[in-house]
Amino acid sequence: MERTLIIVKPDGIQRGLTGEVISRFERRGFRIVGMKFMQIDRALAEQHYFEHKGKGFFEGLVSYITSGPVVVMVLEGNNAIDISRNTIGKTNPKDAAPGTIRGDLALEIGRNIVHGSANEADAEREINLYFTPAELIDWSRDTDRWIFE
Ligand code: IDP
Ligand code: MG
Repeated sequence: MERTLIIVKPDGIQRGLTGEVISRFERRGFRIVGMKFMQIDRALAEQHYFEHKGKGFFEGLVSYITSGPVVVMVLEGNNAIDISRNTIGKTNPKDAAPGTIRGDLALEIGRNIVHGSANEADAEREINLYFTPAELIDWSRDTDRWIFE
């Protein structure tokens, strides 16, 4: 089963949308296997977003993601990466479809509420940045057979 890293970004926490965002993933059917409340420091932010280093928005992105606490979680399910990005919506909320997190709850690209890993390699790298193996729980949910075929 595939795993992905999701972050409720500082704007999501500050706006009181933490539960709303988690709830959308939970109701979709993902199994939560890790979760923590933390503040990202500059070194971690630079590692996470290394692919954007040198771009015009990089400094703004680092100060945004380090500006307050976040909730970081690992979700599990078949095709978790693509499905969770569909639930998140397009990067720029102005293009995100209604019904998606960004399409319902955000307006601007630099305040887009949530992060989700983009592909398998990113997911593995990002999960290892934020979680130790011991912090990820292998468990079976009583409802799994009604959600996973
Ligand atoms: P993603 O979060 O949908 O994977 P990426 O292109 O990987 O999108 O960009 C990472 C994050 O950087 C975005 O979620 C957004 O917060 C921020 N970002 C990306 N492009 C811009 C931009 O042009 N201006 C401001 N912030 C941006
Ligand atoms: Mg990305």
